Amino acid sequence: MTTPNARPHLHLYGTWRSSATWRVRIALAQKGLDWAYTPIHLKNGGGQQFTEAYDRINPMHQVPVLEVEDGGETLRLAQSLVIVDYLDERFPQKPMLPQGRGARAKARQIAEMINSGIQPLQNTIVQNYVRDTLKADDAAWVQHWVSRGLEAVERVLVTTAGTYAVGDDVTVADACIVPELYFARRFNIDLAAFPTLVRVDAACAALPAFEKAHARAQLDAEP
Ligand SMILES: N[C@@H](CCC(=O)N[C@@H](CS)C(=O)NCC(=O)O)C(=O)O
Repeated sequence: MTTPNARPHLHLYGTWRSSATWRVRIALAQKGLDWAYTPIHLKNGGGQQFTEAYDRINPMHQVPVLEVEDGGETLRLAQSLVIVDYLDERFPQKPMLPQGRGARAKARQIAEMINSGIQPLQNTIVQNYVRDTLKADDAAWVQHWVSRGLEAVERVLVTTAGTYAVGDDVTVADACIVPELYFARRFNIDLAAFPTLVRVDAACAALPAFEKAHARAQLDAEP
């Protein structure tokens, strides 16, 4: 029986190299939380995100989803930044937002530049549409939009970064940057023009929580 004081049970639906799932893993790992994990393969069998069973979990057909069993109630959440916000409220240790209203707004701004300004254009479903329906070059599409977005993020980071993206503590901005740079490297995007992003990414890579959250450390990681 669940009691109100029992430790909440966290269950993540995601994909090893999904950037949005990875953001949530970073927040979970930073906070020292453990989670159960159900991998959702975005390509096998036409994509497990489109199955009937997963449609009931997330009608947007996207990962991540976090289920939280807490105090006898189950909460099911989609949208990585909403999940990170929830985790910050429920588990305030190692906050993912900095002290200070201005710094908090900048961390959110950087997160949203990636979450709404870059990632939707690189999504699997978009790449498939560009390649299969528009008969266009999906890799060129991704390279164009991701480079353009990172250029803007770099210019903002020059004004906000300390050791990490906003000051000297890890924030939600870092949780968005690290998976995005992994994606950019995978698509052979030249990062030479983004030295601040590369430096922040390297600082995060040195932290154990980021190692635990890394795509390669997940049970569904492929070689
Ligand atoms: N804004 C959403 C984006 C979620 C999203 O786009 N997830 C991708 C993986 S990173 C996905 O599930 N894509 C499925 C598809 O493209 O079919 C979030 O932050 O959770």
